[in-house]
Parts: sequence; C-alpha cells; structure tokens
Amino acid sequence: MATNTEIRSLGEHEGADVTVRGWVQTTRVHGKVAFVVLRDGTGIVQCVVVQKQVAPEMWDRIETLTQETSVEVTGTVRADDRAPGGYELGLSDLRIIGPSVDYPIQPKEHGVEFLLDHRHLWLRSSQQHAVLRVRNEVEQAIQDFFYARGFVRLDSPILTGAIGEEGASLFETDYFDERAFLAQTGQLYGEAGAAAFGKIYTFGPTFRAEKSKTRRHLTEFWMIEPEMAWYDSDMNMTLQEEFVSYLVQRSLKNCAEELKVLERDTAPLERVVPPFPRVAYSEAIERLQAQGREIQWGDDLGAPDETALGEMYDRPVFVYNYPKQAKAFYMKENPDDPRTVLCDDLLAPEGYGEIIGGSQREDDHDRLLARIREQGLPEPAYGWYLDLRKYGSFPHSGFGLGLERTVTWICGRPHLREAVPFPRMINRLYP
Ligand code: NSS
Repeated sequence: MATNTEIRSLGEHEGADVTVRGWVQTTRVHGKVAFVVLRDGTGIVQCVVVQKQVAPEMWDRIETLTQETSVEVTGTVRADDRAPGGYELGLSDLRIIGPSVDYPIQPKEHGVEFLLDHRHLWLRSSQQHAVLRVRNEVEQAIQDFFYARGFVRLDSPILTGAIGEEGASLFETDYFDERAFLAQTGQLYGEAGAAAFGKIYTFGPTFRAEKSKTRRHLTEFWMIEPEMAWYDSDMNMTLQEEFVSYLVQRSLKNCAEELKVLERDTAPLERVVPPFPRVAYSEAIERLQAQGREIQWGDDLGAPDETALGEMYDRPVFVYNYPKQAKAFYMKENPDDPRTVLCDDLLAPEGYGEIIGGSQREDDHDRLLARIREQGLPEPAYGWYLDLRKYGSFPHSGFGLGLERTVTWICGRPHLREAVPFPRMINRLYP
C-alpha cells in the first residue's frame, strides 16, 4: 500500500511507493516517455511515466492532462539531483480528480489588472505563492518575537466609535442606531492594554479610505502595534530595530527557496542588523534640501523624499522628532523643542520608504485634551482615552509596522497588492 504524502516530505520516502495529490503545472510527452510536473502547495515534483510500464488507459489519460487538472498519482520516489526538490516520482498510476478546461492564466505575460481579476487563481502561480509564504513566515516571526519578550497579544476592536489617525480616511458604517468606523489603528486600545499588562501588541486588519492609488497604499492592510509602558522614544526605536532585523533575518533563514523564486537580491537584506542610523527630522530636511529637493521645515516627507533619504544609507533609517503640525494628536511634545514631537518613522531602503510610524505618547491629561481640541476632534469619543491619563498616567511608547509594506520590501516586489491574498484598493473589492 502506498502512503499518502506531501511533496515537501518526499525525501522521507526514498525508494518507497507513495501517493501524492496535487495540480498539474505542465505535461510534456517525448515519444514513449511523459513528464508531468505536479504542485501541491508544499512543493513541486516531476513525475515520469514510461509508456510500456503503465496501462494503455493511463497513457491516454496523461495525453489529455491540461494545466491545473487535479490528480492523484502513485509512484516510486527516486533521488535526482537535477529535479526541483531533489526527488522525482516514477509513476505507476494517475487518477484525474477534477479536470481543468481553458485555465485563464497561461505561462505568458498577462496585464496586472487581468491577474488581479483572477486573483483567486493567480495565488497558485509560483511567485505569488512565494510572496504569501514569506508573509506567513513574517506573521509567525512577529508572534514569536513578542511572545519571547513577554508581550501579551491584545486584540483590538475593528468596529469603533472613536477616531484613530485622521478623519479624512475613515470608513463609516451603520451600527444599529449609531455610526461606527472601521478601525484605522488599534493603538488607542493598545495604550489601555499597556496599563493592564505592561507590554502588549495588537495584530489585525486596519482600514483607511485612501483615495490615493499608489503602490504603497491599500484600503485594508494589516498592522502590528506594540505598546510599552515605561518606554521612552529612544527605547521605542531600539525595539523597532531589533524587531525589523529579526523579521528580515528570519525570512532569509526560513524562506531562502521563496526568495530565490522571487529572484530577490538578498545582499541588502543581509545588512539589516542593528543599529540603524537615526536622523533628526531637521537634519533630514537639510540633507534633502542639499540635494535640491523642494521641501521646507514643517512639511511631512513625501514618498520621493523618503526614497531619497533611504538611498543615503545601506540599511533602514529612522527619521525622528517631526514637527507637531505634521503628526497625530497623541504624540508627546518634545521638551527640548516644543515645535516638534517625540516620534519616529522607519524608512526601508531600496526605495521602499516608510514601514513604521511610532511615538512616545502624550501622558499629560491637560496637554492631550488641548491637542484634541486644537485638532477639532470629537471630545466625547476620547473620554475613555483621557481616563488613561487620569488614573495612574505613565510614560509609554509604541509603534505600528505595516505588514504588507514589510513583506513587499523583503520580497522585493514593486507593489503592495501582491503581499496580501486578496488586496483591497480604491477600485478593487473583487474577488
Ligand atoms: O499611520 S501610521 O503611520 N501610524 C499609526 O497608525 C499609529 N497608530 C501606529 C502606532 O504608533 N501604534 O501607520 C503605521 C504604518 C505605516 O508606517 C505603514 O507601514 C502602514 O502602517 N500603513 C499602510 N500600509 C498600507 N496601506 C496603507 N494605506 C497604510 N497606511 C499606513
């Protein structure tokens, strides 16, 4: 009796008969020998069929196989250095489970809109499969990193009554007799969690009604938001560089195959180790101006500015202490320069730009209230958030890492839309 196995485990069955189930990538018939390349999601294997060794009906079946037909095959595992994965299968049987007629994605160039319309099938393609395997590794690495450091995962709500980052990009929905908003951030809830557990992180989908059609924006993206009691802005940046380095090094170690499929040059990733350079916002402006860029003190950095700055360093770079007017209401005023706040953005190299936004939080009740009023935010919605400054206020800091931006950079892809299984963008809600 042949044992069922996955392609990735074929090495454990060398010389034995196994049964594998999967989908046909290609079939080539060379006279009396046929080669069927099969993938099952865990790997690919070349199956070899010799006409005189199999029943005539089976040989006929091989000749009718089309791309993405699902099959169950039985054969002998043979080591073969030239084969992908190091093994091939000498088939004795092949059963068709589900035929596939006129599979829309052919091994040729398709336009990206066509591929996105067929995202439910495009996921099977080798590069898309590789990107999402890297995403899976990064997601696991995130959990391992924080678990090992004693952080508690705190799941923040997705339906919220309060605003998070900015009013302009909120998704609104009916909530019985009230209005609700899809969460732009879990941070405010994370701050409540930090007072309860010390160190927490949230990890979930966040939503922004971004009208911009850029390669860096999705309307639904996943964010990791750690929040730490007793951390100042410097400690916050140190945690960020350790975290990002861990995610990159872990991907290099456990996703070498995937990065090869993606033809990712891994040299720039190997340099991602602490410490990362830290550049004050004011210095960043001077450097950009020296390059002839049109940017004034007080402006937020645009994507081209981030790219230009990122290119000045060989690893991710922190830009810290931005002007108050460019940043969110909850950031703590810088005691050494009240025009600025204690915050940082982490810019990835190779033109990938901002992957993290973080800050020390305003922990003074009256200053925070003043900022809420200055920005015209709905005060009643922030009552519970202000409570955190009334009952045992505490210095604390945190940050948000965009999962898709990080995966896009690690994989060296041009656009965020490939780093999430089913991307949501301004003009895309299907599939
Ligand atoms: O707006 S952020 O800069 N900051 C926050 O939301 C804070 N509440 C985080 C915190 O301190 N807890 O967003 C953080 C990151 C940003 O650096 C990007 O990597 C990512 O979230 N981000 C996005 N990714 C994809 N698409 C869009 N639209 C997007 N917006 C932010």
